[in-house]
Amino acid sequence: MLKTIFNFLMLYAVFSLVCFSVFLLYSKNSNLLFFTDPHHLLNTTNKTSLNIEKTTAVPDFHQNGTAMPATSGRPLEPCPDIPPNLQGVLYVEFRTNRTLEDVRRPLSPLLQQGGRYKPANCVAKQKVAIIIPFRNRYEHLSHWLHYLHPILIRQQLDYGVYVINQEGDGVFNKAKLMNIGHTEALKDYDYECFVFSDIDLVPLNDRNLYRCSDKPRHLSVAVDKFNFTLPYNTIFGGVTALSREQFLKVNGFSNTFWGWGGEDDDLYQRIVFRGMSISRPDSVIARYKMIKHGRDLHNDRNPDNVQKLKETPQTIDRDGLNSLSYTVRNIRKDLLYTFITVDVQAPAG
Ligand SMILES: [Mn+2]
Repeated sequence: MLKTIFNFLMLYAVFSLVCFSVFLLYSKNSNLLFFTDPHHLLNTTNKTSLNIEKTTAVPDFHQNGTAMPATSGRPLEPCPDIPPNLQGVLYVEFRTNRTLEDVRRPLSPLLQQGGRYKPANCVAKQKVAIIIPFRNRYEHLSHWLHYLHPILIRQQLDYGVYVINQEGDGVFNKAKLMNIGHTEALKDYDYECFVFSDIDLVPLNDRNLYRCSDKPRHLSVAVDKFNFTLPYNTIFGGVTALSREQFLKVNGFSNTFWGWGGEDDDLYQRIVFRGMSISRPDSVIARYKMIKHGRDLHNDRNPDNVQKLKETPQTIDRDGLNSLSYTVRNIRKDLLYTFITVDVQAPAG
């Protein structure tokens, strides 16, 4: 009798032990607070924030696939109106030193030579050329590429990045570089939409789509430098998006704005003069962080440009894409961008 009771108790003890072990194992996996020491908590917090940083910077390889076309033979469906993998608010900082090699490494499975990408699993809504006027801002370029490529990939665009580099140290002409970017990009691919972007502007929300709409679009609505408000109502600088038709209709930018200022206001006047108006995304979404920097050499504010703004109606037909003249010095296709060095016939700085 005693032996039976003893056996029963032993069986019960073993059973309890097994139950307890299973419980321990389960609670470790599911992070039940009861068994979670502060050290463990700290670790999971770090891991989570790392994941956020990682997904902010690097697109999801599984959901986006590679830049290779689908092999199934079935025609691809159009991409959805609202891209499904957007993250909304993004964490952006410019303290980290980023070399082009740092930026290139995680993106290389996704991009094609020249800073090109198109979604693997659907047909992009638009073919978009991103045009960046450039001179001596390599540090800004790394930040811009680090943040923008993952955003543009999540936005499911069929896009290419064009950095238009003004050769020499004559007076800078940003507007002419934009016209050149438009012209050179069209030699590559039949782009339908042109996004003109300053190199120091990074969006703080990926819901701000780099696409064109039925009106010329001003994308950089709320910039931190201006306390996230519009400095004035007709501002049309920073980041803008014009369809091929819209840009042709205004004859592009004027080529004659040398030095800093005015070319963006002239473009705004061209748009209005041609009977169009502009659109903007909601300022809650269209927030930007600007990289802080000093004034560039040979790009001083040009007081003549203010006077020129009175002449837009007279100059629009003869000064622009139809009068553009320049010489391409070099075209270099990197995985992250197409870098085009041009002689814009600049006066000495
Ligand atoms: Mn700036």
